[in-house]
Amino acid sequence: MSKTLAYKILEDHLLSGRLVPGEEITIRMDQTLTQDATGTMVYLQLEALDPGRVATELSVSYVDHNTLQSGFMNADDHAFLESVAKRHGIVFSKAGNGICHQLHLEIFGVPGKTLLGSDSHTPTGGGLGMIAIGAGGLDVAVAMAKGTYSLAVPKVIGVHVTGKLRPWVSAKDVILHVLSKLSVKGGVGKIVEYYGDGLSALSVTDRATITNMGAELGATTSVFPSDENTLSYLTAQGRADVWRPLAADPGCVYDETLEIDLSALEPLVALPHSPDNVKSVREAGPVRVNQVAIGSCTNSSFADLMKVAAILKGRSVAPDVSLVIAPGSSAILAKLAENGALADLIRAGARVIECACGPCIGMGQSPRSGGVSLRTFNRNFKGRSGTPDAGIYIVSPETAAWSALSGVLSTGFGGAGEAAGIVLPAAIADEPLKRNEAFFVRDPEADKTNTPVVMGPNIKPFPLNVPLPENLLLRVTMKAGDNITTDDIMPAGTKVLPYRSNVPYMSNFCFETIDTDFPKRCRDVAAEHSAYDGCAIVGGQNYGQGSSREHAALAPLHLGVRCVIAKSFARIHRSNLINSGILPLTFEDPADYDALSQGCELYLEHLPAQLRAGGPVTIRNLADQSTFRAVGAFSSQELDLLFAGGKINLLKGELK
Ligand code: MIC
Ligand code: SF4
Repeated sequence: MSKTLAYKILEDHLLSGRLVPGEEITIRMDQTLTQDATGTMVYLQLEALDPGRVATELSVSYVDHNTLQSGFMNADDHAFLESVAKRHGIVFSKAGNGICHQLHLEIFGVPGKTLLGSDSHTPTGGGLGMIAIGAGGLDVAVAMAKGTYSLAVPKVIGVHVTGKLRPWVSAKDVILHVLSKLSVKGGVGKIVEYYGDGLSALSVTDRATITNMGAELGATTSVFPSDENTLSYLTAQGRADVWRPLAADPGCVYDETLEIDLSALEPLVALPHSPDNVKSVREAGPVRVNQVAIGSCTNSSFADLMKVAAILKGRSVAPDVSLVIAPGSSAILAKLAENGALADLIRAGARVIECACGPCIGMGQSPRSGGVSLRTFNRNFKGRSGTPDAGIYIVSPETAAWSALSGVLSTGFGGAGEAAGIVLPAAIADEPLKRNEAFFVRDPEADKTNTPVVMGPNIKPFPLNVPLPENLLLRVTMKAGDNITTDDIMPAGTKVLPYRSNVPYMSNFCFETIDTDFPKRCRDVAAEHSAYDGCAIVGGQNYGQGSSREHAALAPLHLGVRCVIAKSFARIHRSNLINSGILPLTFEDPADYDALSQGCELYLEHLPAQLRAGGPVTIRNLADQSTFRAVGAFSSQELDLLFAGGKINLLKGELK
């Protein structure tokens, strides 16, 4: 039978289960990646599992999020990460080397391999024909220890691509178009697979921009075939030997399809505050801009920055605009320096900052109050930039650079760019990039399991849950709406991010952007321990979308949250809750959401038996003694995790 490319790669890695949508499978994980902001938890968990050398072919630990070092905290974390990497045969990428996804694409990605990363944008690797999945830290720790990962088989959306992008329209506009069609929930439980003649004019870095932002669709991952363009990219990285051709079987049938004619696209923009709030730049009109930021794992490739340099060369950024550029990797920055493009950027007035996530995660460069910031990033959630009332607009590098010059949201599309005498470099710009070995610490052959773990005072043990009791009496301490992001649940930014290794302290900021009293309310419930078993959160649709950060489960766990009842969940957050032993339940009838309010008391009786029976769980609302039903739809592995009070409890000892 003809198969999709996604299922062919999954089949190659299948260890157990059947490739039937919704069924649980376990696959072999060839590679893992972590970044520092989720990585410290991952490696504390890995140490708890005590596996010796990693079981994967390759595991890489990157430092790219917390590079500011405004106190001892980040430097402590970096030292910890480096010491653990040595102990387990993990490649360590030092701060300053660049953004994990960009670096992984350049240096380690291999067509047809599987990759699990503790970052939601890990699907960037799909641009090279990998099945690359973002997951919670504990799943990545287990993948390193055992070389495996379990997931529910996703459906496959086939995106048929024809035509050719016109000048000033780029890969970012393709994925913004897909987001406008499918929304931030449209990819949940699905893999997005691209195919068709139109792919021949999309380079690997274009494709990586598209697969990167597949995360914003909520998709499990996105994947492109491995073809001549893949070979050209790998050759430029000095890695032609890892290339192999990969494509879907002719005539394979997709669960859903979407048609895109690249020639019909024009420059697009996602307006505040959601990546699927998409309009054309033309329709959005000439919004005045205070800041333009170019970079992030979505748009910081060499080709992207060369386009930006071509637009800025010999011109000046508008007087009231601050332009910030963060290149994706040290190799890209070095090459821009060598070929002179860096000077073009600086002379135009760009503030070139470290090769890191930086402003994307609110680590510096927050816009001014009420300001407008145009960014080539992937997320424009309210407050994520560090300025609660700023408006973040997501655009392509071309639109960003042009707007930086004009001072308003605008584009060189439709002849304006050519009239200004700007010649953009060719779409497929796979120039050789010389990797920066000086930023890597790797000694894969040596057995270093005796290397001591370096733990500074910023690193605290992670919280552990207790096994699921017979009954739960819970108080609702938060009633939230639709599309709550993990940035809402556990904000990042300069104030909070340095405490990613200190869950007790971080939990003080849980839900801070929505309601600063949430942690206190939870602590009050815990203080009344004679009455309550813990707290419950009530949520709307797509609860927990966005980042993979496990902290959005660990901080609530620390605060005593035992259950989240929502209309629907985002994939990674649901897994993180289960891994932490927190029950994620879905309203059987979404209308029951309306009857619940903050402060109400819920009683869940004979839970293990109810869950084992597999049907909906009956929940009593003690406010009026009414009952409603909520669905778990847990696999047998998930039930084991919940009964044990989380993954670490279940696995402890098993690997010794
Ligand atoms: C993000 O873009 O939100 C992050 C920061 O990269 C997160 C990971 C984290 O919270 O550390 C992600 O995308 O998973
Ligand atoms: Fe870093 Fe931003 Fe990419 Fe997250 S989305 S990995 S913060 S650059």
